[in-house]
Amino acid sequence: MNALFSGTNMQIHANPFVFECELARTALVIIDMQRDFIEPGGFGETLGNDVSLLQAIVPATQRMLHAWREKGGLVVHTREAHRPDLADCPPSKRNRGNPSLRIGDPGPMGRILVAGESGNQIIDALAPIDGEIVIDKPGKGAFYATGLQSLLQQRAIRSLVFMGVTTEVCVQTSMREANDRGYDSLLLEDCTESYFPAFKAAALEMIRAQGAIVGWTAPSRKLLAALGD
Ligand code: C5J
Repeated sequence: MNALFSGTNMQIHANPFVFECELARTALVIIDMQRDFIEPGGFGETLGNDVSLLQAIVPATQRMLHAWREKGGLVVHTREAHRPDLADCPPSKRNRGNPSLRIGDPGPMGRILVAGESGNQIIDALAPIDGEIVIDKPGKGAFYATGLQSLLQQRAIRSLVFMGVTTEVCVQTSMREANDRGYDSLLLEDCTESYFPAFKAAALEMIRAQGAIVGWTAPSRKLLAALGD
């Protein structure tokens, strides 16, 4: 048996040990599943990355999202997005990366990493629906300079389940921010990806090492089983 589901309490067989949470007190947080990272012509590709690696997690991520919605769980989507005037993009961030196609420059899907541009949207397969929270974040972490913490507090959320990209950058940063704010976090291993497979493997190890020093990891099938799917 992969997991136990009794009422709203779940025990998910995760690493390094069982992750316990209550559905009504848990949010599914989907980090930056945006065209800018996943499709050709966006920010990810401007940095020289092979975006097809990230596309591979879309089916598992979509399945998890649908199962979570079926149970009525809270869903939070994030987008790495800067204001059109780039007032929230420090030069130290803009000046790194690809010097001929920087954040805010016009690219094939509109201005790179700018809110409202078509490249900045969440991919169709995972598009938010009414009632779901969408957070635009100027940093790598989902809590920095956003209203996420107060939105979670208003809903008495205590645990977070993470999916999204990229594992060692925005996902791991967000999990570390969550950890410091007192949340228990689980990362679904087959619903997160990096442009660098070795970085993903290392990030998963770092997160769950030392008795879940940042959080837990598990394959999505363990959570699906806990949801009775
Ligand atoms: C990056 C992200 N990799 N969403 N952003 O710059 O991980």
